[in-house]
Amino acid sequence: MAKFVDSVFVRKMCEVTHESYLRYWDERNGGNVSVRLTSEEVAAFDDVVEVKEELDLGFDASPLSGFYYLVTGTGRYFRNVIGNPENDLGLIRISSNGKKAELLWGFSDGGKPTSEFPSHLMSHIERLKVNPEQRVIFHCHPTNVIALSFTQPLEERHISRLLWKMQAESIVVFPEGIGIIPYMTPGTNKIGQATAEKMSEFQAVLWPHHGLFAAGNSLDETFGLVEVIEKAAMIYSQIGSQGGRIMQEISDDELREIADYFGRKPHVGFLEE
Ligand code: 2HA
Ligand code: ZN
Repeated sequence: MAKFVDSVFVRKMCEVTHESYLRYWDERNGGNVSVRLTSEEVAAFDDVVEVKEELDLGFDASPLSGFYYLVTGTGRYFRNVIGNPENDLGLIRISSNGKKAELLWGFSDGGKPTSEFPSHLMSHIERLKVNPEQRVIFHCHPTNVIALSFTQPLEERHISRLLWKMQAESIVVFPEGIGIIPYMTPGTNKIGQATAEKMSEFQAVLWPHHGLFAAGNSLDETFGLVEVIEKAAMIYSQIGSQGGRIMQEISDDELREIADYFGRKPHVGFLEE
């Protein structure tokens, strides 16, 4: 039988963490990812059946009882995951009472899931209500998006419109716009709850002066969402370096037309009538 370390799930996690590191989105131990696996997917591997350890979750995750998540470890460096996935990743199952994470594979030197795991699980709960196909939560520190949180008012409509207008594709990829929470201490249940609340409405949530929380059906799609948001923010930064004067822009009518053409529904009230 196949070994889990050779699975497509581990390979994709290695790819995404490595690529994210190369883009300067995940310096040192910055960033974390979790991906839901189905029981059928897990059953294909005979080295992920035994519970090696039980870890306290610190909140009630019972809506996810019995669900499997492949997750990055706390304190681990994205730069290193590709070289030692069995150490820096873990496959866990949420216990039947929703209070514990049962470690089935990984964290070989005694690690634990990311400090943001409660935030991830709270966001997973919300995203599954919106769309049962959602599997991924991805947190990272994209440079130009973080910069925007210093120079722009922290208003969802304003930042969403700014990003939509930086590139024609933006509104197609995130028609609901970007959610924003107030600045808060990372790793806490409080930031987890605030993020999860936004996740019922948005697929990407800005943590001011820190980074992004993004959700999606697959690692590729979620990474792609961050790429498009960060690209738009990067264009804004480049406009600044070319003098900052905007001579012409994509109008609200043009944004509506792109969205219509691709069958997307822009966030109600974000475009001017
Ligand atoms: O995992 O990025 O927000 C390290 C972080 C915390
Ligand atoms: Zn972070």
